[in-house]
Amino acid sequence: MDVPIVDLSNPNEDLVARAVVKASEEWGIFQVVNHGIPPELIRRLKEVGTKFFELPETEKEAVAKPEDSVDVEGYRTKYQKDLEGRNAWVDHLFHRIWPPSRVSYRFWPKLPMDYREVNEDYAKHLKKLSEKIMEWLSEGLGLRREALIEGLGGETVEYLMKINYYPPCPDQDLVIGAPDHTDVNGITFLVANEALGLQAFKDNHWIDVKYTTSGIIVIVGDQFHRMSNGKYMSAKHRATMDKEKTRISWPVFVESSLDHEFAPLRELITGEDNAPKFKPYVYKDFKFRKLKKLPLD
Ligand SMILES: O=C(O)CCC(=O)C(=O)O
Repeated sequence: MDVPIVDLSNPNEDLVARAVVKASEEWGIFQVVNHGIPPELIRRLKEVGTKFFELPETEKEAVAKPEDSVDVEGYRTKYQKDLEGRNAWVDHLFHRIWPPSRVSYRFWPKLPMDYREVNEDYAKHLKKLSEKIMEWLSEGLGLRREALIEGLGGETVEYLMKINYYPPCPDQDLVIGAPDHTDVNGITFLVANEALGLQAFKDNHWIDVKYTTSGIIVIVGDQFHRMSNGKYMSAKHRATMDKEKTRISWPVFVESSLDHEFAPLRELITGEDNAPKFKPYVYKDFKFRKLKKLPLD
């Protein structure tokens, strides 16, 4: 049993769209290949991010998350415990890459010099890919192709880049990179370096996600699970650390702006058989309740 792979270069768009919909219904996680984002751009994205994390700590502190900030943007080291009491630690950097009005360059590394150019280019390409996939997912619900994008906030939808830096760890029983979770946002697009570690939970098993150098992992998050009234799965996943290699991953979270209210899409709620399964939420309240593990429905 492997995480589905969808080849987007197949000229039969209907077939591609159906494969994306099926993977989102059954898994909530899949890999796309030949997706139109140039492999060279993905290679450079990984190169500039890796170079940033290899800089001395003082350089990285230049984009540190301010102590008093209530937002996620900036560089920091995070320690936490997972449910089995394992330590989880990861250095990470968050910064928005879209829309331009929400980009704070103060959290974008100044070094390496081409960091900004590469990330801006990636944002433009990724937005196109993301919108295509959201359109297919809307049609998979029997709706207009704009339905999910609009429900997520249309022009105000944000793209949040995160870089996770997991140092090598010899003892997997003691330390985990990212504890199991589902993503809180609409949909996530993830690339990583050659050290594998991402695992998806399916039918009571943890399954290694085997991605290729220029493949992109797509993860359906809680917002799309709820907006699709439960039709699309929000994939439970986690990241383990490699015994010898440093693992780095670059998820981009596509999400509503904090004040946007989202709910099961109104066009889906037709008649008694299709009652909404989830409450509407202003995104910031939803995020807060999920983070604090408070009941949601
Ligand atoms: O590193 C990975 O592959 C997964 C990261 C992740 O799930 C997260 O940052 O939320």
